[in-house]
Amino acid sequence: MTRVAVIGAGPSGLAQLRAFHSAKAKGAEIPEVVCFEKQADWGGLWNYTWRTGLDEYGEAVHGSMYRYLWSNGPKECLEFADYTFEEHFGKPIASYPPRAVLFDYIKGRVEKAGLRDWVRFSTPVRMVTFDQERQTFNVTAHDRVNDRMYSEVFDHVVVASGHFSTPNVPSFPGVDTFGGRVLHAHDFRDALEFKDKDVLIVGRSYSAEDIGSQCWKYGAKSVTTSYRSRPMGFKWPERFEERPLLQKLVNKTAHFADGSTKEVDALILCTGYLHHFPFLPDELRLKTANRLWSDSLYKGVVFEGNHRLFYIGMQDQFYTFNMFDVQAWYARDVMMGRLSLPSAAAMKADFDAWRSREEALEDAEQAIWFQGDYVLDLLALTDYPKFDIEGTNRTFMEWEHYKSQSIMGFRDQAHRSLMTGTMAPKHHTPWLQAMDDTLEEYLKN
Ligand code: FAD
Ligand code: NA7
Repeated sequence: MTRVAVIGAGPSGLAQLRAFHSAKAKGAEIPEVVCFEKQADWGGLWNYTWRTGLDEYGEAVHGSMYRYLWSNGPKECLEFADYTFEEHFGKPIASYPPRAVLFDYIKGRVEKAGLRDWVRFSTPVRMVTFDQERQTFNVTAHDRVNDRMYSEVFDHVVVASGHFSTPNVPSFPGVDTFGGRVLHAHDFRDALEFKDKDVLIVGRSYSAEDIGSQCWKYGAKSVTTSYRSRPMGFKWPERFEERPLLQKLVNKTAHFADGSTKEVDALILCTGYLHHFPFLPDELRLKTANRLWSDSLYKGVVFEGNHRLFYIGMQDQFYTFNMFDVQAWYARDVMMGRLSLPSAAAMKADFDAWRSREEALEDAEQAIWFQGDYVLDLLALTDYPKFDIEGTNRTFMEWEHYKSQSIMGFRDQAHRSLMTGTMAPKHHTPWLQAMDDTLEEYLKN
């Protein structure tokens, strides 16, 4: 029997399990699917952990999410086409749920499908090798609970281990003698730690924006973000400002590229993440920056160097859960022989066309339409339920618009579901006043 190994049970890996399950439910004969998950539960980043550094087994902690994290985009843009929010919660809910609510939703679909038995938890994959002669993979995993390492043979491997976990950590002169706390966003857990502090953040992307906003919301004395390329440019409230790049720290004084200085108590590096696959040898390892069109992947999914190897969710992300779904459905159909890959020349031409379009993108709006077109391209190839990509893009446009109007208030807006047509209710409490981020509180009418 054909065997498929899926590495990681976050949204991408679970999309792959659900893709096979859906084919089975329609009567197809599917391969044996084994999912290896390093953590004790599924959900990937959405499975919150208080731990930082190394976990109870000495493994690098995967989690980069923090307390009080609310979705930074409309839930309507990530909704599964085969399992709606309304189906899961039994009623329409507001548009920007906290982490616990999205975690519950992600789990709901795979629990309904009964897929827990497909996953080997607390089992990090240590190494994958490819046997050219047999055209099979040897996957070595470590069962941490029983402290047992073992290897098994698979016909296909799907890498779904995420790429927002291993921090990119630049250094700055004077950081080694800085008198305050220094951390990367990956290790940020609770904004209350920075109450009454002057916080300095390096970076200008989603982590800088959201961790800065969290610290401000939970009572930081001031928040200063420092950019390398250009400011975020939102209408920040009082006690929140943007400065050009940090040059050095002298004791607790930060010096910026425009010659200005600021006394700070903490430095949070929101400087992004690395694609990091310590379990893959050179010839199987994806090497790419965090970009919309990743290197070395045909259709953003099939590894150029080995067509039995697939990567899910490796792109920079506007689209998330439903994009992982269309990728997983596509990978499934290639693995099951329902779709065949074209010639090497045709694959290269397809790749090059997307890449040159990606390189010409000028702003976030164009980037969203680009990723929407990519999802549409894959959507046409499989039986994943069709959904309105143009409408999803337009919802992203509304989101961008609300953010530029009010960076601290955009989460108070409501959007219409592209899957059910239902307009979301407004949340009962404005985000800035909502300190309780539990599922129970969020779902209260
Ligand atoms: P992950 O969620 O990272 O899951 C990967 C899984 O692989 C993990 O469970 C991990 O334990 C496992 N794994 C890793 N290595 C191994 C190994 N060697 N062996 C076995 N298992 C392994 N997206 C949104 O849509 N909305 C948001 O509001 C949002 N907020 C975010 C906030 C933060 C702070 C971050 C970091 C990301 C956020 N994202 C958000 C994007 C996020 O990338 C996706 O939502 C999603 O979690 C990606 O799913 P994934 O399965 O690809 O990766
Ligand atoms: P991103 O989106 O990859 O952004 C990384 C940021 O870090 C970006 O602003 C970079 O600046 C900045 N960066 C990287 N290296 C440096 C150095 N050396 N000096 C200064 N600034 C640097 O990562 P995020 O963590 O924000 O977001 C990742 C995901 O987490 C995302 O999906 C969210 O939903 C949550 P640049 O823009 O290139 O000037």
